[in-house]
Amino acid sequence: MTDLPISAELIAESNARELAALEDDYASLGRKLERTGIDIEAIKSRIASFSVAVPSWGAGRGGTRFAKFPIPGEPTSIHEKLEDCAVIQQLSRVTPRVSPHFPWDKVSDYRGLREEAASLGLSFDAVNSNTFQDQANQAHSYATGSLSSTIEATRMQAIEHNIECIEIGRQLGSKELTVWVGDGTNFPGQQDLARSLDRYLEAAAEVYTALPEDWRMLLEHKMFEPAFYSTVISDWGSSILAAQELGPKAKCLVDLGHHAPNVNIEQIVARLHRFGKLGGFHFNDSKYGDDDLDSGSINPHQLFLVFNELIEAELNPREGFNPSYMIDQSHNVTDPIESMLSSAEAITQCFAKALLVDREALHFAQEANDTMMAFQALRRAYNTDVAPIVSQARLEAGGAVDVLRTYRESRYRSRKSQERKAVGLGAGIV
Ligand code: LRH
Ligand code: MN
Repeated sequence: MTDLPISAELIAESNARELAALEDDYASLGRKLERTGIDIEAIKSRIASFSVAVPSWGAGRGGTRFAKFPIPGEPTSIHEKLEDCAVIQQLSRVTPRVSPHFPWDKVSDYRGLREEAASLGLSFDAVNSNTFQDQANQAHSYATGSLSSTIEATRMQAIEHNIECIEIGRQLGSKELTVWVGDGTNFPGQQDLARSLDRYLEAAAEVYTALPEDWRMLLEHKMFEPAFYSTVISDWGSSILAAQELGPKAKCLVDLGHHAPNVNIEQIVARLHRFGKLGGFHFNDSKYGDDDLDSGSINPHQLFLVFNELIEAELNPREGFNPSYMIDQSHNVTDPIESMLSSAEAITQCFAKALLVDREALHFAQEANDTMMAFQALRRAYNTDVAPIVSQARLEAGGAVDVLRTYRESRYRSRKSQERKAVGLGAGIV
């Protein structure tokens, strides 16, 4: 491995100031959990094997249609994005994989990129195709749709792009293709709602056929945006029916921000699992629309309830149960590295809290219709401060006890602002 972006000495020095407090907090939590029959070491080892992928597109500042406000030292290429993702992994020790997006991360040598990532302690997770933007010199525009376009040449172009992403992913060592299409309409009558889905299914089947034997295709549903009247794959129902139609390698990806406010997402997780179609997640948070805010920053209880369903799913596994955990956020007002460190912590903490649920007490109360005790079984776990376990697991894996303080002490961003070229003003996601 090449020299990683932050020196091990700096991390060790920073940790040294935290050790006594962590030791005390960990021991006290260990005693508390022991009283309820939980072995803190067992929880810690589960956390030590937990991980979540970071999005390459999250390493740079994101924006909205109104504006994007770059920060000095933000990455301008996949190479610089990998360096920043290596910082997140160095400090958090739970983000060893990067999910790339094409053509945003296009390079000429993908085997070289794979080695470059490996030298930074990283590998590649699901590859994401992009048929929601037109590229320069693109033959056919996606303005009226991509995989569901009425124009055969446009559908073919979208199919070929997805197949190209699979080929790139094979060189990067990835095993999954995430397909999100923004296809939809802004006016009633603009498209036939049934025929547009049929065109999507026919085109997606072409992509499905190109999947290597050990690959999966993750269908990502989204209620609206960029289309504001109808979206071809708008909800988990359309997604699971499409995945069932396509075949066993097609699964459903749940982006937490792609639902109407107050939708019970944890129940969608339970349903997709019940039918063996739960493929993965794009973790983020939102208050109104697809806000792509930091995971757990608005509704951490919902994130906990999602992980509670995932633990139940583990206890009742279905064919091919192996959900991919990925972050998908847009960092418009923070340092993207700090947001992904904070989000990785929030996600890991919700997983840890879900592990603490006394499943026996919960199931007993559920069967007995003892509503309050069933609720309290979840609430007790949710109210437990699991930070000492997550920090201890991170420390033992060579990470930072206090990831944000150590990151700031590294002065990594100001170093990069000296080295990297400035990013121009603009708008939009990347
Ligand atoms: C669509 C989406 C999708 C990505 C994009 C960056 O809203 O969630 O997962 O391709 O964001
Ligand atoms: Mn997403």
